[in-house]
Amino acid sequence: MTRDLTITEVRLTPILVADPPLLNTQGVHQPYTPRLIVEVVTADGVTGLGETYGDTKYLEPARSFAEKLVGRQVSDLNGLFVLADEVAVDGSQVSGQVDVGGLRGVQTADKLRLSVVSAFEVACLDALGKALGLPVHALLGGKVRDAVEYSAYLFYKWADHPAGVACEKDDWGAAVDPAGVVEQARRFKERYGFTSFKLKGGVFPPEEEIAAVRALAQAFPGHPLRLDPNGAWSVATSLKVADELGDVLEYLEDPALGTAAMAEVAAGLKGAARSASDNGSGGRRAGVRLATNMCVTTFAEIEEAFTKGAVQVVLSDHHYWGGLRNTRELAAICRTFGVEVSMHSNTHLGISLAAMTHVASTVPDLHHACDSHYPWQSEDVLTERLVFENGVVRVSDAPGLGVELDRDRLEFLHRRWLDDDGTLRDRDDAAAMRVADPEWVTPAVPRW
Ligand code: GKR
Ligand code: MG
Repeated sequence: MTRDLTITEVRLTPILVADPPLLNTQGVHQPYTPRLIVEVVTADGVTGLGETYGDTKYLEPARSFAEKLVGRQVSDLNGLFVLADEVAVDGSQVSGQVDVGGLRGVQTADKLRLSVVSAFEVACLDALGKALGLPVHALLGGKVRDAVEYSAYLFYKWADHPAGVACEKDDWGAAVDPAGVVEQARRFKERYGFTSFKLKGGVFPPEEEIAAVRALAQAFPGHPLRLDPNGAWSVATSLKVADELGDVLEYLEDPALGTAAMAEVAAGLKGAARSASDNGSGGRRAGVRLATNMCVTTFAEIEEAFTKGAVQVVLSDHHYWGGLRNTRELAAICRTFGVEVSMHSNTHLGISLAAMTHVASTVPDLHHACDSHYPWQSEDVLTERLVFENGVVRVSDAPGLGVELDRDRLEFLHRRWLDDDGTLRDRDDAAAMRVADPEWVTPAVPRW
């Protein structure tokens, strides 16, 4: 039977999704965060789903991209990147700025375009898979594992959003000290079976975060642990933390900001490793590995970071790397250079988790459990949420991504976006923090 894979309609639905008061070095998460849901419809009536950032700066390029897509084939995935080059982006919104709300490195017009393309690529793959009766992983060459492991993504957290702020209540409680962090980790383990833990740092002075990681190591002996202050530390502080935690860390993520600073940290760690092998004096820091989702966020950034030995683990993210096939290309480059690969996450819903799981299932050497914010999102646009069991998500063999849109939920979350006066449509963790602390300014880097 021949199928008509022509795209006849593209629907874009910006939404606001409930988010708990999670702390990071910029401030605190807003009570609602923007996402964009993409639907690509074919002439045969097959609908493919995609998801990406929903801040205003992504919406305009997404709209013009959507218009250009009508009449093309869902199978024309390479063509998406040619189209992307034609999409205008307001350079004043992005050029050279560090993308603060989402903390994922330097924002450029090209990177923004790729973040938009990624949602359309995923939607096209979903539609193509549904039309052909094949799961997305098969379209990527086939899964090499049946389940993808995720880590518990621990955050310092207030019990509630600031008084008077409209929000959804969550049942995680507060975590502002080592005991709170350990308790949160216990719940993650109980609820989802995660066995590796990542703590979002850069919130409290490093000694407090060191104490929290030590407490985790004591409570969960032998479990892989990571700490990620999003570049909030100087090189000296990074090395000090590595000294203190080197014996328990799986890796240290973006301790310092940018390739140059990361390369200095890496050189300090290498020096310690050399002394350790020469005279046994390398201390705990010898052997600490550095991971990033901030200094290697585009293909153009790879050469400098890899040749300087700035990172040993790259955390890919199909959103800003431009989709699932680019993620596989990134993994191949990492493999060539002996750099390990895993997956970064920002606030996201089930469509993205499904996409992450499909691509992760096809990457031969996936060295570490992937990050995901999904447990923090109590709301979704799917008829059935994806499930973590024993710390893994099973890879779906159903056609496409294997998820189904719940139109009522989509409409409900879109209505929330429509009703917003504009204050929440652009994620701004510093502004959210100023509600509790009017004096708050985004801390200069390095903060410690
Ligand atoms: O959600 O606050 C957050 C995270 O800090 C996020 O914005 C980062 O992109 O998870 C991220 C990371 O690993 O850097
Ligand atoms: Mg990170």
